[in-house]
Amino acid sequence: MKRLRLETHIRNFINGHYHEPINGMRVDLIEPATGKVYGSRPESSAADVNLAVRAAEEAFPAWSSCGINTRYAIMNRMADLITANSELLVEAESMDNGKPRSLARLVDIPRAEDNIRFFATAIRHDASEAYNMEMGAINYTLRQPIGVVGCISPWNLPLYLFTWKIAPALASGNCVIAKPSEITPLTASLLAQIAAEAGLPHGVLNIIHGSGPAAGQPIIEHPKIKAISFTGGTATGKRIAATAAPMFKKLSLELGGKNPNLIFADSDLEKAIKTTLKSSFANQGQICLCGSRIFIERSIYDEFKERFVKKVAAMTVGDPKDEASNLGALVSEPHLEKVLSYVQLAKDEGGTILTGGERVQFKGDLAGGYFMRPTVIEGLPHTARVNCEEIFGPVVSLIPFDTEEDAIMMANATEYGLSSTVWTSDVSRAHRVADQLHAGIVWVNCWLLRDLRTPFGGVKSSGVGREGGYEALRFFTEPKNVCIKY
Ligand code: TXE
Repeated sequence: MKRLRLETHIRNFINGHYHEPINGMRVDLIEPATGKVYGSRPESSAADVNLAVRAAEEAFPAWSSCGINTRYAIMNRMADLITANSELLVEAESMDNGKPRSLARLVDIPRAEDNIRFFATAIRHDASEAYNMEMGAINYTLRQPIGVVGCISPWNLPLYLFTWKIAPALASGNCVIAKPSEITPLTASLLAQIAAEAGLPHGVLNIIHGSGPAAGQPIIEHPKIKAISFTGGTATGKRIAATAAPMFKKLSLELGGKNPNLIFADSDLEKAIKTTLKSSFANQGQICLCGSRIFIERSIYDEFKERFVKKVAAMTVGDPKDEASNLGALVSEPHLEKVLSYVQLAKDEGGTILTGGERVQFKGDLAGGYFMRPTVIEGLPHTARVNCEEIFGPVVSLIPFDTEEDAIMMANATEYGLSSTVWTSDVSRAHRVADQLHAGIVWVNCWLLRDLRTPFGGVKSSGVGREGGYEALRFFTEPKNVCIKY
């Protein structure tokens, strides 16, 4: 099985070949753990997107008609290549994003392989419906690939979310113009090598590197790109929708979150605390599904606070290469500054910092890294800005509640509605609370337990549409009803 080459002079992948950006513009890439330049990427433009769309259009007829077993075989080879090169991908992801290698090894890279494997097999089980009519007619539904589609992904789970979009698009017979985040392009560039080695025909997958306005916006605006699958910030989602809606493009928007974590007195507190450490600080809190608002029933508030804060204070912030590190570096200097500004805002709003809240300055190699302590805040009302706005870092807020109704009201009181977590041993309460939460996903007595068949996405400002399972295959196909009289 072919060994990938770690290229840090990243290039676009168009029509099966590597290309410098037509405008020749390149931007340095920074390693979050050291603050040092490790390579460079294209700052592509509409000219590169146009080249890619032409390649995708030429490849579409053959790819869309090659049949599910051919697509299954090629995508399985891609998944095999991810597995065969998993340690290289782990190291690349950790270096590019700042996350601990242990996390990339446990979550990011296995999930990227699973995304591709899952949709490679899903198309072999996919069926559509037929409707028989009494006057001697029958209807059947064709679900046909759209054509050329755009997949745009963020920096927090780079290869995981990149493949989460690309896999269903390819499996359902589309050709893809994919743009990873400009902040974390490294594993996306390795996916290009994987696609080429797996025998994905030229032009089926095209990877364009560049910032949102320079390279992303031309993808949204291109008239031949008929559907956009996007994950990123809510503000960006609004801009994308404003461009795409008048062009009648299909849109899947997975946006921000400010997820509540409801802990009732009747919960298994040991388990709740253990999982809440992960749901609060995994990936340095840079997961749209992290539970950053922790609502605790008042009767157990002090016990929870004392035990939770003690464990948070003992977490290790350190070198992403070090297996002992619970938290690595945040993804960039601007993002670290943004997160630290919310800690200052918490103080300005009258909150108390129970632990953390400060940047961690290492000596030696990591001296320039973007590290901070995991932070716990208390004493702010649920209406405070810190408790309503997405921070997207290792910062959580503790808020007591008296009644189930209060907890649900406060949980639902933000503009977001992505995921929620509920800790209780009362099964009726679990169903009752889950039913009333404004969220696309509710975890009860667990967090981030993911079955790829389930609908994934949020409501309100957390987005539009769902990914996962048949939801994703439906998004990347157009249903056509054929009615035949006999
Ligand atoms: O997202 P952006 P970023 C949230 C989180 C974070 C904020 C910004 O609050 O602080 O979003 O993060 C591309 N047309 N989440 O900077 O800016 C951009 O190049 C087309 C939650 O990552 O939205 C990148 O590839 N594309 C989220 C992608 O959009 C454009 C995970 C995301 O960038 C574009 C990450 C444009 N006009 C951040 N502008 C989640 N829900 O998981 C930007 N892009």
